[in-house]
Amino acid sequence: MVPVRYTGAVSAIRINGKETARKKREEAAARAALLRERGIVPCLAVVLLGEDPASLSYVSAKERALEETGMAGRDIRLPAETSEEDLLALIAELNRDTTVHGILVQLPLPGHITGDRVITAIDPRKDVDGFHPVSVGNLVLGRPGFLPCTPHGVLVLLQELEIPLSGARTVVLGRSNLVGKPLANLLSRREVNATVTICHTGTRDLAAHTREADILIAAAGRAGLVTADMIKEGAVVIDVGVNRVPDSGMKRGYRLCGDVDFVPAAEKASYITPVPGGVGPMTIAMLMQNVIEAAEAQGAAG
Ligand code: L34
Repeated sequence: MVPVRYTGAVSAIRINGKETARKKREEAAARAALLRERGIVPCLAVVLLGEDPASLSYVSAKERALEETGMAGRDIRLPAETSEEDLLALIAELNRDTTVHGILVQLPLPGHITGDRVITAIDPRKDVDGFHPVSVGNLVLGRPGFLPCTPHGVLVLLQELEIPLSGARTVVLGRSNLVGKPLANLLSRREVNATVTICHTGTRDLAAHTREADILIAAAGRAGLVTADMIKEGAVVIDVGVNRVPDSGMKRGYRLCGDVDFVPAAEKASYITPVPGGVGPMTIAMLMQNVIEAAEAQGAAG
């Protein structure tokens, strides 16, 4: 038999984040059912200021997921002009409310509000976003606590695919508090054991770093930042970017794309996440898991 030799470009396996997210939401739904049997209905308060279209879409996706998972959502929509004082008063009220297990204030907040002050006002036991300094500290110290949803979603996706992480050269592109910083921390934990390089807008010769990566995670929020020449042959590419690019050919007037130039990148990578349908749905699935954990802990305590 003459062996078949493939000469064409090898195409990456497209990672189905939607599918893994569905599986994780089903696990959350089973745990929510157990809590309901004990008379506890896990409840997340979702606070949104203003009407930013992207935020509106993410918030509705979260509320749909809560319903589907058998949990309650307290949907709080406020005008963009809401004062910081009023928002802080609302958070204090939600902190005291024993029927609310998790509090999520959708970011970004309007410019007149200091996001840091608002996040810090949330009771750490209800910080299901994992953004509170207490949660961030626990993450860095390797203590139990709420993991931020997007970084956790990326890790779970890699683990589901059984991608070897221990010792893997991993480049995280982006150093935001929401994604880059916590993700780099999570991946370098002893139990995960990846070797992590953080790259950012100040990195000299970015491509020299990214071309070394077995796992390349783009979380810079810039469409088209990662081109095929920056990717090592056979690398795993995770695209965290969710960018709205104006497109008059689309009914909505824009199309969604990640930070990675998908089609050429898919010819070089071994695995790649699409946008939409990659990391985004995992963020929401991990949020459901955190709400369950908050309700379990508060149910045991109360
Ligand atoms: N407080 N603010 C707080 N917590 C968060 O965890 C977020 N984030 C980011 C913005 N602000 C936040 C989100 O929820 C980004 N984000 C998020 C969540 C879900 C999706 C994208 C971003 C998502 O489901 N994306 C879909 C496409 C959605 C669409 O059509 O617009 C996807 O398949 O990627």
